[in-house]
Amino acid sequence: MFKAVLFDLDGVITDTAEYHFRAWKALAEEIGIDGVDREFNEQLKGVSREDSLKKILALGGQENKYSASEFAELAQRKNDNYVQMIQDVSPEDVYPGILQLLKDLRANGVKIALASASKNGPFLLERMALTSYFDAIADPAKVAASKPAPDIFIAAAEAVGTTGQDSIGLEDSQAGIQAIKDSGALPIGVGRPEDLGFDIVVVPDTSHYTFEFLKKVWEENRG
Ligand code: B16
Ligand code: MG
Repeated sequence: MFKAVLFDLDGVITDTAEYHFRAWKALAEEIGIDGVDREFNEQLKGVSREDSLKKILALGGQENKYSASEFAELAQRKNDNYVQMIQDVSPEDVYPGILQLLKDLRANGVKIALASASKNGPFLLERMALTSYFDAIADPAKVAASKPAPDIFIAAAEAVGTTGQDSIGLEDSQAGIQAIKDSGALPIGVGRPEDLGFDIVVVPDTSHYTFEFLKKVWEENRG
């Protein structure tokens, strides 16, 4: 049996991936970059704030246009807009199945850790009244490399006293699935196989993330 489940946040626990998209699209358009559509956004999911901005500037051919302080100001502007959008997040915004899964994991002694790239993660868990379910929250500011590097998943597993090898990772992003694979954990994606890969188990929405389903996938792949 797996000893821990490592949760991504944006796009797995709630729909904040949509707000990140809208905030980046708005910022890009303000600086004259039009190509931030949903397809391009797949490359931004799970990617840190700074790396996301670098990808957007590269898309618009503006990678050398801004000084370090201007770059920081642009990242701050996106985050200010995003933070405004998430003020009203509430327990009603928790995706289907997630609360029940958290309860079932706790009841069965499986550790629960957050492996989100977002510095807004603790605030969002508070808004959704989920903080008490988490045994640990890995701090994205303290890991050497962000997703697709495995660091945040390794840190999350270690924070609950286990390893990637003994964990399942839940993710909605290409970068995050790669990070889970390289941490040694077993990925279960949510979204479309066309985006996340045909080589892993992918469910269409989070209502499929049940404790029974996780046990079944674990048995089939690691049992
Ligand atoms: P912040 P996750 C990621 O969260 C988001 O998917 C990504 O869009 C965002 O840029 C990143 O967090 C950093 O977030 O700007 O709030 O620190 O999917 O890893 O939970
Ligand atoms: Mg995500």
